[in-house]
Amino acid sequence: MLDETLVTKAIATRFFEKFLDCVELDVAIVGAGPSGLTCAWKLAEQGFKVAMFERKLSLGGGIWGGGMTWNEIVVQEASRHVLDEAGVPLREFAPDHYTADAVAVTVTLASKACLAGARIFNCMSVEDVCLRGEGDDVRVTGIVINSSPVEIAGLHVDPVAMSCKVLVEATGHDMEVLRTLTRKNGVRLNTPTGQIMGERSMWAEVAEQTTPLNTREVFPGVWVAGMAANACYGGYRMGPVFGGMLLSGEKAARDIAARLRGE
Ligand code: 48H
Ligand code: FE2
Repeated sequence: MLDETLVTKAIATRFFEKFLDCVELDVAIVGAGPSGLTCAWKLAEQGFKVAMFERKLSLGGGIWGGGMTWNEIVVQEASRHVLDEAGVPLREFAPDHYTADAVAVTVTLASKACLAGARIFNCMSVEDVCLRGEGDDVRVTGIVINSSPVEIAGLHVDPVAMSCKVLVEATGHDMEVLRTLTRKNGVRLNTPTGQIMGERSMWAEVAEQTTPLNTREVFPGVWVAGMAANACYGGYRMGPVFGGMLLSGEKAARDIAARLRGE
């Protein structure tokens, strides 16, 4: 006999078990686009305690629509190993231009991250960070989260916090976490100008090369990945070429794992 009150208890109990398990994290990833999903997958499979926070109900960010809603994406040779390892079929279109079905990429990366053990909190927005220290010793030590419907409705409901050793800013073009961090605290970033440099226009070849290079610790305790990395360091955009996003997530995971292991 199905009992509705047991359903309520089951859902609330399981959700809060999961939630409480994440109050102290190794890595908090903000944004479940291609870079965030790849980073979550690669860190979780190494056993780190990782949670990913996504404002929307659905994971995937900008992958779903490919280019202009034509739901195919392009990757180059340098990044195809990520999709090969995930099991997404690729088709060669021209030398160094492979295509993949955008929906297959989205659901497969999401599945990889989940099954590797990353906790996923969809419908949750990161609205601020926790800071500790002063001057040169200042660092980010946590995230401040709220329910997306609260945010969307504009309700005055205060958020709650979780601690993390590392925060990954993977919110895409808008760099929401970095903007909040710099606007509210006037801190300098690890960029040539000390500020957010802003995204440049389209030059896919250069953009694909620079995205992984721009994936770095931009502020103590904060890695920037994906389009946010590119935009933060003044990189070009690349349109529906997603290889750099995958490589960025992979590089962030590699660097963060090394840092957390004290290497
Ligand atoms: C929780 C948030 C918050 C917040 C935003 O944009 P994304 O797909 O991110 P990337 O960087 O992994 O991929 C970029 C790619 O999709 C793209 O746009 C490319 C390649 N463009 C090239 C071009 O020329 O335009 O995903 C970011 C995710 C989204 O799902 C947001 O909903 C989410 O982050 N998000 N989640 N709290 N404050 N802000
Ligand atoms: Fe984009």
